[in-house]
Amino acid sequence: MSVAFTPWPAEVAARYRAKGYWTGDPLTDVVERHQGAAAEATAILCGERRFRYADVQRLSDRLAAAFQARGLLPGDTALVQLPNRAEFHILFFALLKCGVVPVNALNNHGAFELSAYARQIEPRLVVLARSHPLVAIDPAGSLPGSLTATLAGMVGPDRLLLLGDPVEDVVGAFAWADGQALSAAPDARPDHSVDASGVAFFQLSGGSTGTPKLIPRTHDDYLYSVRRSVEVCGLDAGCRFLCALPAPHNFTLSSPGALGVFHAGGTVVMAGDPGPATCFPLIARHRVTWAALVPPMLSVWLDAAPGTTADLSSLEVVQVGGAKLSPAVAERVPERLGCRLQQVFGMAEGLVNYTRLDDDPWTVVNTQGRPMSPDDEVRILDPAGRPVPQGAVGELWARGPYTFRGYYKADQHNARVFDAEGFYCSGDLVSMTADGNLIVCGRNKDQINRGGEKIDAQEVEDVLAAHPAVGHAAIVAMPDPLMGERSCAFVIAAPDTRPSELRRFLRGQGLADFKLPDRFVFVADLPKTAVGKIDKQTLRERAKSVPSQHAHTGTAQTEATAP
Ligand code: AMP
Ligand code: DBH
Repeated sequence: MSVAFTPWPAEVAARYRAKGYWTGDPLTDVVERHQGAAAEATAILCGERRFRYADVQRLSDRLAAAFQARGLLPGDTALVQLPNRAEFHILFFALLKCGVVPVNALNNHGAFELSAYARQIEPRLVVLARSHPLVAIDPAGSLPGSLTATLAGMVGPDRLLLLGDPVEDVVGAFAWADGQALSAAPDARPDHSVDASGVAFFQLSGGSTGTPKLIPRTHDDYLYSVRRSVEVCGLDAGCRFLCALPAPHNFTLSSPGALGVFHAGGTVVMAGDPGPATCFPLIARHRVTWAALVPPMLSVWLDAAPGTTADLSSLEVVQVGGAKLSPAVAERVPERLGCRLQQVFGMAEGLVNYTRLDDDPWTVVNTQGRPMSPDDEVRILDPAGRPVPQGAVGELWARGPYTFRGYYKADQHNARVFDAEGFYCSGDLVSMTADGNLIVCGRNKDQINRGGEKIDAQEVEDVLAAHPAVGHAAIVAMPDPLMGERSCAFVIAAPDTRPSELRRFLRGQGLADFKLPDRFVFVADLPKTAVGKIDKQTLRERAKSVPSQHAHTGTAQTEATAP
């Protein structure tokens, strides 16, 4: 059994193989390739625990064997939500080794998001951390109502794996919800060979259609994206990478991310959160050389750096991506952090652009870089589908050896976002400089990019519309000095409806906290376009004059109740 996905045309796949991009190796090759003395090197530092490459190998083998002993089969799917701990990577490798295909949810996703993923993949295994608010409800580890309902009939307690407190022997930290320990002999190994042309795991899309979309990534294509990232970024075994953004995120995992660092034989330092209070001491203690951040967190680091007593001198490169970085902030990196900046413009769907470390300062500060692979094909098109003149703004379409060919089980949507030649429409508005670097200028998708966290407007609108007092809701981005964008909901609601009540309702539906609108504006009517759709462009203009400061406090003075 294998997971269905839209393959690349056979002749294209043959070309990628002939060029050596797709090697037929499994994604776990990033750790398996380190044999002998290299296996003694430190792969992961997590709190006080140190894992050598040999440990990551052995522990993921044991976990994989335990999954097989439970009857999990290649092509089964798994829903995983783990915090930034070594267990995330070790479990990921274990699943890959036995051919179980996971969705790695972000740690700040709620029951709403987990349920939406579960409905799509119908998991045969669920892995959660006991420390997560979703789980920390009763000692038996039963789940909150909404998730239980979704999972009923899919997984029982014998397929619900819970991660407990950190222990040296990672396998011992996991236990089945039915009370059984994981049965795994110390030298147990999985018995399975991986088809590298098949799906390794599902990556998450930011989404803009109301339903979170899953992106099947094959071993071949993802491993190539990791290897090529390592080359472009010049990583070697001396790299000590701070894994501070959510570990499952495509940026943190693969650009070059933890997988790239493993491939290079370096060390991944796990950080529970990306704030300076957590990260600066880790940088000093472990002589961290690389870090990956989203723009708002970079601003926080730049503000905190002058006052810190932590020694940040080991930092060589800070990568920034996920949302547009303003040149004014970019310029301050060398002076404040004493290191170089690399901009990264990527997407879980594939295409990743980097500024190169030897680029001139203007390019590094003002552009989002250029595609990493010589076989990335990029088109910048006007609304009629014609290439724009050099330097003009258009919509970014991409195709290549690690850009996917279709969302999972989403034929209708795929028909809209892929053209007949297999180019994917990213929905980003970009221009290209004369020397081929991209500048992100805007977006043509119904999404809010809240400091790198993507919010699908329609998804939140749909949940909001289920509140009995809400007639209609339209959510748009509002500019914000720190976050780049925050979300503003224009709502037609019954008199006296309070923002606090709507937030409480959204939370009650299990929606992730970062998706709760930062501002509510109650209106009698919503502007419409000529064809009768809600005119979001007009709302975006209006949102510019809505004060965003302290928006999240939702106090009565700054945020009125519905008239
Ligand atoms: P996702 O589909 O959730 O992986 O999000 C990818 C999207 O994030 C891209 O299509 C862009 O809209 C946005 N993005 C990622 N990196 C950058 C960047 N460096 N600058 C501007 N936007 C970015
Ligand atoms: O935002 C993203 O999705 C992203 C940003 C930087 C990404 O997927 C990546 C690098 O690979």
